[in-house]
Amino acid sequence: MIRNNSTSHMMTRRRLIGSAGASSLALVSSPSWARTMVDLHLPGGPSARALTTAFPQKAEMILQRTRPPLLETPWSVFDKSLFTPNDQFYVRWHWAMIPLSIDVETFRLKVHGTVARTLSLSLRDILQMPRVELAAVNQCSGNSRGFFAPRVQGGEWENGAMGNALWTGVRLKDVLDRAGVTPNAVQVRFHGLEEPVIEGGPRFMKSLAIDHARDGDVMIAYAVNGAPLPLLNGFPLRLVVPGWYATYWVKMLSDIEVLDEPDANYWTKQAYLIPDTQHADMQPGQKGVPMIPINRMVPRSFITNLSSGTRLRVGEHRALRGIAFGGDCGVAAVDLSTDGGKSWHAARLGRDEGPYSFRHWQTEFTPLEPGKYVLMVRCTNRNGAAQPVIANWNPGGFMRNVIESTDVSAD
Ligand SMILES: Nc1nc2c(c(=O)[nH]1)N[C@H]1C(S)=C(S)[C@@H](COP(=O)(O)O)O[C@H]1N2
Ligand SMILES: [Mo]
Repeated sequence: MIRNNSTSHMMTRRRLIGSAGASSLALVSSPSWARTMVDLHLPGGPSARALTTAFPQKAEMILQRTRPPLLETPWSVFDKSLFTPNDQFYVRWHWAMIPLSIDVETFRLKVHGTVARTLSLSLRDILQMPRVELAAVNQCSGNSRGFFAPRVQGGEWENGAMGNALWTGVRLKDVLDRAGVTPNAVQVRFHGLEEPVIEGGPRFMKSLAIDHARDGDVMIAYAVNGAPLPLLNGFPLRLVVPGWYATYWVKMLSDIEVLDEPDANYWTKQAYLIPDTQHADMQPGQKGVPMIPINRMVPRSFITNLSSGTRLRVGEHRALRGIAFGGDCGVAAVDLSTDGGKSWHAARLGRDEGPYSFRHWQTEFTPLEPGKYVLMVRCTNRNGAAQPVIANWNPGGFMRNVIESTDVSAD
C-alpha cells in the first residue's frame, strides 16, 4: 500500500519534472531516483517554524533546538545588510553545559603541548597583541541540511545557518609564536569552556594542521561587527578559520594544545567526515566511499529579495538582488538565468569586502509574457569553482550545494 503510494507519487513527480524545461536536464543526469521523488519543503514549511526572542543577546531567531541552543537566522535578515547583525547571527552548540557568564578578570587562554613555553593568557594580554580585522562568512557544515533528499539526521536547517561578519582579534600565529612551537608539532587542537551533558561524553574539540594554524589568516577573535562576541557566539574568544566550515571556529576558546601526532579525538576523527569526491557527493547507501574531514567551503549564491511563488506583472521591471560567496576564495562572477538555466547573464557585483565575505550582486528582470519563470543564480569563485546543477548528497547532510532556483509567475 505504502509502496504503491510512493511509486505513484514518484511517477507524478517525474512527469511534472519532465515537463518543467531545464529541470528535466537535472532528472536525466541525476544518478539517483531517490533525489527526484522528494518534496524539498520542510514539514510545516519554514513559515510554520517557531520564532523565539528568549535567548540572551538575540533578537528574533528561528528556534531549531532549545538545549543545546540551535538558532537559525530568519531569511529576511540576509536581504537587509551584507553583514549579519550580532543579535541575529545563528547559534549552534553540540553540548548544553555552556557557562552563562564569564569572569573577564580570571578568564585565561591556555597554550600548551609541544611548545617551548606554556602560556596562560589573560584577556588583557590578548588585547595588547597586534590587532587584525577580517570579513568572513561563518557557515555551519550542515547549513541547508533540511533540503537533503533523501532526508538525513541532524539539525534540519534551511539556509540560515550562516552569517557574514567583520571579525577583530589577534593572529593565531602570533599566539603560537609566543609559546614557541617545537619542530615536532603536527596539529593544533582547540577547545572551549562548555562541558558534555553526559559523563564520559567527548568534549567538543577540533584540530588544524600546524601549517594551517600558522598561515596568518586563522585568528582568535574577541569582537564581531565592532562589538564583543555575544555569549552564544563564543564570548570572550573564538577561533575564526576563514574559508573553512564553522565546525572549526571553536567558541569560548580556552585551550590550545600543540600536538606531536594527529588528533584522534572523536570530533576530528569520526564526526564531520565527508566523501572524498567532487562536491562531497555520493549515492544513498553506497559502500566503500573514502571519507575525509570536512574542510574548505564552496561557492554559493542566493536571491534575497524575491521568494518562490511570487507573482509578477507582465512588463514589470523587477530588481533582483542577493548575496554570493566564493567559499575559500573571492567571488569571480554571479550569473543569473530567468529561463530555468537555458541562458545566463552576468549580474553586477557589489563592493568587494575581501575573499571570505558575502558579496552583493544585482540585476533586473522583466517578464515579457505571462507564464512561469524559473530564476536561477550561480556563483563562480576565483579558483574557477562553480555551483553544481544537481545537489550533492551525503549521509551527514554536509556541504549542501546546488544552483538555487526560485519559481515565479507573471500575469
Ligand atoms: N566551543 C564550541 N565551539 C563550537 C561549537 C561547539 O559546539 N562548541 N560548534 C561549532 C559549529 S559545528 C558551528 S556551526 C559553529 C557555530 O558558530 P555560531 O554559533 O557562532 O554561529 O560553532 C562551532 N564552534
Ligand atoms: Mo556546524
